[in-house]
Amino acid sequence: MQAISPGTALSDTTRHYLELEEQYGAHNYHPLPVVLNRGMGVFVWDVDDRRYFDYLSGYSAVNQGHCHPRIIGALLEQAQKLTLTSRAFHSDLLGEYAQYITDYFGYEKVLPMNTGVEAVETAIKLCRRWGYQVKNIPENQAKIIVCADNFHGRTSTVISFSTDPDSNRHFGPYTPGFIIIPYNDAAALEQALQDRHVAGFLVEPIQGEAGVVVPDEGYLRKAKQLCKEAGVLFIADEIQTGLCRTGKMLACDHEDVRPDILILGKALSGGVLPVSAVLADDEIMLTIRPGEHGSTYGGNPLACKVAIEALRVLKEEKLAENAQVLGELLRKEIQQLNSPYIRLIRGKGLLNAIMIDHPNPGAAWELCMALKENGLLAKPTHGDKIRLAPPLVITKEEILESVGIIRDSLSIL
Ligand code: IF1
Repeated sequence: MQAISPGTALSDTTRHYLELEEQYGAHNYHPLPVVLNRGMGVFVWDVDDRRYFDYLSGYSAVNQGHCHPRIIGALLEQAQKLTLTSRAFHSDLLGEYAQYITDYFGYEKVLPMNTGVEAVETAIKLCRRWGYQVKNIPENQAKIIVCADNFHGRTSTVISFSTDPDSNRHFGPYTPGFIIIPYNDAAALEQALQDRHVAGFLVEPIQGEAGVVVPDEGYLRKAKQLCKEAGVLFIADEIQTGLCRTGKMLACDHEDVRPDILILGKALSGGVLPVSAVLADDEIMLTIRPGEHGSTYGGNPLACKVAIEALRVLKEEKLAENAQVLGELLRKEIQQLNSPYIRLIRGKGLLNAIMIDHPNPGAAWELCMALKENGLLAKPTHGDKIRLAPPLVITKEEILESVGIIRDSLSIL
């Protein structure tokens, strides 16, 4: 079986579940050979009851920690009352949630969706609609500027402007209307904004999939200013960087930038349900009218209840502050390991990645296998990068214990 490295000792129970997935599930992932069945806070347990630090956090969906008692409490309470009305009828929670989240982030309106990529699609449609109705771009001529090495999800439109061949090869034909410029390059943005048919600039405040690429200080502020001058919407995909992950409520807050369209997902439910949202003011949001966009599950009462609680937990448990302080500690401690195999640690708050420098191209995978053996789960990307992004409820002692595991595991290289 491809997923299992030779020489790895796996229990019969683990093997059983790996084989089931291999045989009956599509082969669109390459996971570490660990089978989990329980989680609480920063920890997950496998089917043999071994405990691990979760340094992936569901790709930043479980910022509040696994099975947060208050979020699960909200889920259970609402699940026994009402879960779905569809948007054909009202529920007593959609209005309450809309008021709560718009007040929380300071926007006039919210449009609720489910997965992250649906919210990205929604933002694209809103941006184009605004381009035609407010900016008066000729029909079907609207363009959106995006950055090389972006990751915004996997629908056919969103992969149309990906520069990663794994994402878009043999999935064409592609949706037109996107201009790709280099990331972290304000001059390239200024140049691209000369085109009067540009309606928006869609950007990740930190590029996640690209390997936690933090742009130069001032880039986002400059980009927002250039967009404003050009009459173009600044659209921030904060699906991964938002909700306290980088040490502020939003990564854009580090530069006091207010996006014209804000896209949220992942931790908006604390890892409980797919809940995403698009926030904007009336001038933009009201360009979409009844029947022109929507989703069966978007804004369902269960999602509304869970999202309100997930947002409350972020503030009341001061998770932005914790991510800021412990992120600095994590980077400092990793640097002090002085490992010849760690070329670099970079990131903001608790969104970090190490780059492995080793003659063996499989070294990052092997290190992750060793980390797993020693009780910490992390996943390599692009061969040589490993993201380190634990739930934000992690403590100082747990960070130090994790760094000990990383130090011990590096010895296998
Ligand atoms: C997978 C990465 C993380 C995202 C941003 C939109 C979406 C994502 C900035 C779409 C999703 C994911 C999905 C996950 C891997 C993952 C990821 F490595 F690919 F880049 F988190 F780091 N915008 N990110 O990061 O959200 O529709 O998935 O809810 O397995 O594809 P979604």
